[in-house]
Parts: sequence; structure tokens; C-alpha cells
Amino acid sequence: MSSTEEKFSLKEVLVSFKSCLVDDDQDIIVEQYLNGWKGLVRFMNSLGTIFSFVSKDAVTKIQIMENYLAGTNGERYRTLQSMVEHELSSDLVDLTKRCNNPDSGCRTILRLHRALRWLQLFLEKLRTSNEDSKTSTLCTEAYNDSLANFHPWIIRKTATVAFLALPTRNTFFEVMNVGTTEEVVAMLGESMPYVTKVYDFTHEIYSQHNLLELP
Ligand code: 1PX
Repeated sequence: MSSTEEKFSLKEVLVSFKSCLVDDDQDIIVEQYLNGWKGLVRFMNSLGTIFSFVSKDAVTKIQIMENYLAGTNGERYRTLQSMVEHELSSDLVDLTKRCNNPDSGCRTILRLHRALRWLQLFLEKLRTSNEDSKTSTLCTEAYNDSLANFHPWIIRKTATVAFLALPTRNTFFEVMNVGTTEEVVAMLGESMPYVTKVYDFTHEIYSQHNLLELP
């Protein structure tokens, strides 16, 4: 394990979502948002290969966005607001059916945005759980209340089976690399509001532009 991996703590990842909010919390820097996601993927990978099908999809979506950022219109993708304005005004978003622009930035961020809701629900359940709580149950409940509503049967089935292999609550807390259970609970209480702010802001922008159901 390299020294950076040893230092890896979930707190830093969650707090990194704070740094993506700018302009009095009225915009999101896409690059920083993706950095938050990269940290989450690293954390998920440390839970074992069983979740590689999940992290692969997240990595693909991060990569799509990084390609936009590095492309000729990269500046237009610097923030969430500028991306939405650019793609909508240039007719770069498939609104009803995936055809001309199957991987628009708007639909790609929407997938990550929906997954962020799962994360919120799951971490809140972990925070308020007790020693006997089963992580697979907490994770399944969080999934059913969020992402599952957007996934076809086969993905729901695969995900629900994979959840059965989740480590115990104690192992989870250890992997977070934060300290004692009490410290983990405190850290989640302090850091999750940043994630919530990012989630709420994204949701508002997408709602304003009718982008919440992009195919
Ligand atoms: C202390 C916990 C921290 C753990 C951090 C874990 C970060 C989780 C990241 C989940 C990223 C999932 C992205 C999924 C995006 C998505 O919905 N993609 C689907 C739709 O995309 P498409 O391009 O086809 O419209 C895609 O079909 C997804 C395929 C993969 C399966 C997704 C299952 C999602 C389960 C989420 C729970 C992950 C559990 C990880 C264990 C902690």
C-alpha cells in the first residue's frame, strides 16, 4: 500500500465535495465534483472486487466528463451551470431518446447525481445504525429508495445480490479510516451536509431545466 492510500480517509472525500461549490453555493466546479467521485471510487475499490461492476460504470462516467473538460469546449464544462447552458443552447442533449448525443454531460452528471442520493441515504443509515445493523440491509433500503427506481430489473438483481457481500458495519467503519465508531458517527454528521448541499443544488438546476428524466 502506498503512503497516500494509507492516509486515505472518507472524511477527506466527503469534505472535498465542499470545495466544488462556488459563487455562494450557486455553482459547482465540475473538476472538483469529479475529484469527489474519484475518492468515492477509490473507497469502493478498497471494499473488494465484488463491486468492480459498479466502480467501472462510475469510472466510465467520470472519464466522459474529463474528456469534455479536456476537449475544445472544455471551458464551457468548467461549471455545472455553464455546462447546462452550453449543451442546451447548442442542442447537445438527447431529451427524450438516446440518439444523437448518447453521452451528453447533462445525462452523465445526472447518473452520478442519482448515485449521490444513494450515498446520502446509505451513509445516513450507517450513521444512525446500531451494532446489530446489517450493512446489506441498510444498503438495499437506500438503493431501493433511490437508484433502483432508475435501473432495469437485471441491474437491480445484480446489485441486490452484490450487497449481500458487503462487509460488516465494523469493517466499514475501519475502512473509512476515521477512528472509533463515535468518531465515525461524528465525522459523518459533520461532513454529510456538504454532500447534501451539492446534491440539492444540482437537483435544483436540473429541475429548473427539466433535465431530471434524461434518457
Ligand atoms: C462508506 C461508503 C462509501 C462508499 C462509496 C461508494 C460509492 C458508490 C458509487 C456508486 C456509483 C454508482 C454509479 C451508478 C450510476 C448508474 O446508475 N449507472 C447505471 C445507468 O447508467 P446508464 O449509462 O446505463 O444510463 C448503470 O446501468 C449502472 C451499472 C452498474 C450498477 C450500479 C449499481 C449501483 C449500486 C450502488 C451502490 C454501490 C454499493 C457500493 C458499496 C459501498
